[in-house]
Amino acid sequence: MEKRQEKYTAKPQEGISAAENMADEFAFGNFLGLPENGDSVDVVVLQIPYELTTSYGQGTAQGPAACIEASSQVELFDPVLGEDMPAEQNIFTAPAWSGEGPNLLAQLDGISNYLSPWFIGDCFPIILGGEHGILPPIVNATRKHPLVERDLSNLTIVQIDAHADLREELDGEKYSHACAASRSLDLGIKHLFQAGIRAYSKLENERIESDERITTYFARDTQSDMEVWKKWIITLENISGPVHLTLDIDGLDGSLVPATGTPVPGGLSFWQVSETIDALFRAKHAVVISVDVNEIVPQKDTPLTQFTAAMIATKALAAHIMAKRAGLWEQTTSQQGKQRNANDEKFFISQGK
Ligand SMILES: [Mn+2]
Repeated sequence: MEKRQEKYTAKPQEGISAAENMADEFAFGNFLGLPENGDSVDVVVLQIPYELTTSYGQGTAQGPAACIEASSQVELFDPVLGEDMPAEQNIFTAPAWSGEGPNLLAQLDGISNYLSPWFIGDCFPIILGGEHGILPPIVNATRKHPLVERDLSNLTIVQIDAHADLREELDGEKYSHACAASRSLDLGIKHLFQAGIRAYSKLENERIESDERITTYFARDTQSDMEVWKKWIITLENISGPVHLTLDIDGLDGSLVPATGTPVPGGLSFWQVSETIDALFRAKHAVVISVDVNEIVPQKDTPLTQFTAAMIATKALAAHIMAKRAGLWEQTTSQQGKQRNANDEKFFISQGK
């Protein structure tokens, strides 16, 4: 693989204009190595090194930083967008969530409070995790978004995952990563669409069959019948209203993400996840307000797992830029000047009492 990082850290050469040198500036620690290029933020990359309940593998706490490091090797040119990123967007890589909190519920509130200043509608959050238990606090933070209007019954979640994450509890913990979708439904979201699903319990299966708010495309169907896959894509194109896209990288085939907490065979190809992202972002009546890529675990010896995660996050970035240019992103100009207030809300703590 060509090392973009080395290429871009070469000293400025004589005979090259200042502008060309500027374009070659490489910012360590920033997503894609992109330097900030303005005062207002168009896209914010947020890092949640959260690991509490991963039941099988370990290392999700190191995932976000590994993904950002791997992103330095991702090509800036997106063939669908047709140009190099950042494509006139100012991309800000925010400092990671501190991880502080005396107990689980306080940590979940900490995650929500870390995120919510970026959900006032003026920029697009790309959230890197961390285990999938970050989903309920992400959903809680979307309440602040002007399109959600503090009413989560406006919000649709699209989930790529090997697991349904619809358990009521795992090992006695109801905020386990295995319960992420259940807890999001508890918060009152409008609908949950899932694909890649291939590891789930009998009870989860019953819930999928009985709950009208859940639409699941199982991997055994999409991976054996192209017509079923096409239906998934059409389903995405017909979603309306604000959407959060949650991409558990174990939705991909385990061969692409061997270091993730629970890699599972028989999953989606990279191109199917890419197609999912493109279809959702071009949906005419939907606005993807945020995306997370989670269950990233750094792989030793080869960066395949974190590089796959970085490629997916970059795909989502390019798709967002396309949607914005097509006028689908309702960047609420009325929000300009609104304060990005720090929050100290105790939603999950109050739920636990
Ligand atoms: Mn999951």
